Amino acid sequence: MKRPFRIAVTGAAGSISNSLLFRLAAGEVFGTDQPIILQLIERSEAMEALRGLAMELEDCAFPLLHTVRLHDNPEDGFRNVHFAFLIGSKPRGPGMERADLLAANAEIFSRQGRALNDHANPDVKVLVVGNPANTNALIASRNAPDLSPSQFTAMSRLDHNRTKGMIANRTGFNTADIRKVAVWGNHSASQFPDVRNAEAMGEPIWPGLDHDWVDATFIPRVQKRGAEIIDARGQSSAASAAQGAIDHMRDWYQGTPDGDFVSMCIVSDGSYGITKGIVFSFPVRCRYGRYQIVQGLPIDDAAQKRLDATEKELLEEKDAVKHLLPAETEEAHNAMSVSLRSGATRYAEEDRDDDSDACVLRTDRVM
Ligand code: NAX
Repeated sequence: MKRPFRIAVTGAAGSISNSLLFRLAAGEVFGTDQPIILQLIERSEAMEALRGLAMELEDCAFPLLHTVRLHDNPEDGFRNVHFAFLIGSKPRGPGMERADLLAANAEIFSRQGRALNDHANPDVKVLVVGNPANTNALIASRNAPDLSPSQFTAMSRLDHNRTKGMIANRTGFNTADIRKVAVWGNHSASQFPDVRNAEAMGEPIWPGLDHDWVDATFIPRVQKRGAEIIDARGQSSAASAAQGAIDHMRDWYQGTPDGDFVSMCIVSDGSYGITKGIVFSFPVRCRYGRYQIVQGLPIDDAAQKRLDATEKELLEEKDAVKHLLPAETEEAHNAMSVSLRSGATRYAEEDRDDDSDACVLRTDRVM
C-alpha cells in the first residue's frame, strides 16, 4: 500500500470545504488507492465547528482516510504537506473597498506563504481558492523564497467548467465532448472565457456559433456567474467551487486528458505577451505533476482587448499590495520558464507529534 499524502486545507469549516473534504477522503483527487492525512486549518473561533466536521469524516469510515489533524495556525497545519488548498479568506464586509479587501487578505496570504516555505514538503503543490485568488496566490508565492513560483496556482477551473457547461447547453453536445475551451486572466468579472478554439467531438464549434451571442450574452454571463448564483441562492458557489478545486488538483497531479487542455492561474512567463510575474489564468496541459502553457493559440484583435483588460486589472491589484511582495523573490517570478521543476513527491520525515491534541483521528491502520 502507498504511503499517505499529507493534504492541508485552510478555511476547512467553510462551505466549499464542506463539499471538498468528503470527496478528497473518498479518493477523487489522488486516486482510490492513495491514503491521505488531512491537516485542517481554521480560525480559532471556528475550531469547534471544525471538530464537528472531523467527527463526520470519521463517521464515513473512509478506507483511505489515515489521519485528521486540526490546527488553528498555518505553521503547524502546513507541516510536511504535499498539497495545500488555500480556501479560507476574509470576505468583503459592508462598506469595504476592494483595496481594503486586498489588504486584509494580503496579510493572511503572506503569512501562509512563509509558513509553506518553512514547514511544507519542498515539492508542495498549492491551489489558492480564496478571493482575490490570483493576487492572494502571488502574495503567498512571493513570500516563499525557497519554493518555486511554479508551485503556486490559483483557481480558474470553476470558470472553465462554467464555460464548458454553457457551451454544452447552447450546442446540445455533452460536456465530455467539448474540448479546448480556455479562461484567460483574473478570476473576476474581467476574465476572458474563450471558445474560439473549442471543439465538439473533434470539430471546431466557432464557425457555427452566433458571435453576437458570444459577445453580448455568453461572455458576460460567465464573467458574472458568481453574482448570479449569490442572487439566486443567497450564498456564493460552494459545491461547484469544490468541483473546480477537485478538477484542478486532480489534473495537475494525474495529468490532463489527451487532446484537451484546462485553465489554471499560474505565474506568467511572458507567454502571449502577458507581463511576467503576475498570476494569470492560461490554458495549460499537465503531465507528471508539471504544467505547460499551451502555445500558439490565435488571438484576434477582440481577444487581445479582453486580455489587455484583465491583465490591467491584475497589474493594479499587484500594485495595491506591492509593500507585501518582498524584493528578494521578484527575480525568480520574472524569470519563470515553462520548464518546470520535478513533480515528484518527496516524503518528509514522519511527523513525531501525531499524539498531540491536534490529532483527532489516528488510525494506525494498515494502508
Ligand atoms: P465560507 O465563509 O463559507 O468559509 C470560509 C472559511 O474560511 C470560514 O470558515 C473562515 O473561518 C475561514 N477562514 C477565514 N480566514 C481564515 C484564515 N486566515 N485561516 C484559516 N481559515 C480562515 O466561504 P466559502 O464559501 O467556503 O468560500 C471561501 C473562499 O472562496 C472565499 O474567498 C470565496 O470568495 C472564494 N471563492 C473562490 C472561487 C474561485 O473560483 N476561485 C469560487 C467560489 C468562491 O467564491
